[in-house]
Amino acid sequence: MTAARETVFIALGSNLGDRAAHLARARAALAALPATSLAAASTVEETAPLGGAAQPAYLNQMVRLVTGLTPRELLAACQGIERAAGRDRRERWASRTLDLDIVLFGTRTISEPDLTVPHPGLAHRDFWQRELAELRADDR
Ligand code: A4P
Ligand code: MG
Repeated sequence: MTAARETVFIALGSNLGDRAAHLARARAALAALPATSLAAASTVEETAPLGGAAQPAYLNQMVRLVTGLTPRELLAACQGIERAAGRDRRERWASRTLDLDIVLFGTRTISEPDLTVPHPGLAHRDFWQRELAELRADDR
């Protein structure tokens, strides 16, 4: 059986090391996933750490993928790409070389212990909303 391809939005964030290079490698790695293509990428924005944390500024970007992977397969793939970027998962919200968040997966709503879609941060993050609007405007 062939899974239907769905449109997915992934948020990329980096605030350690060569931030632009981490985002570029992540875009390439997402584009290379099986049954997946990278349809569009938003502008890269520099953003202050959320919640006023004493951390370096982030580079954030969102991409639109079309994928035949399941949400769980995509989550595992994103975590593999984070590990390849040297992500050290110590504490929540710590500075990171690369963070990949699944923001939207088609029209699905997922509430599992390790996967919440739409991502709960979407309502509160101006930069995600700007990036999402940019990608949607570009959807043709
Ligand atoms: N998880 C659940 N739902 C999802 C989803 N939709 N996409 C689980 C991805 N992962 C999801 O993530 C913790 C767990 O979330 C994972 O094991 C996964 O199963 P994590 O990446 O290990 O930890 P984290 O990123 O520190 O925590 P969290 O809650 O994902 O935080 P966020 O929302 O990623 O926020 N400031 C600026 N300016 N820009 C940023 O991008 N990001 C964060 C982290 C903090 N401050 C920021 C930014
Ligand atoms: Mg995260």
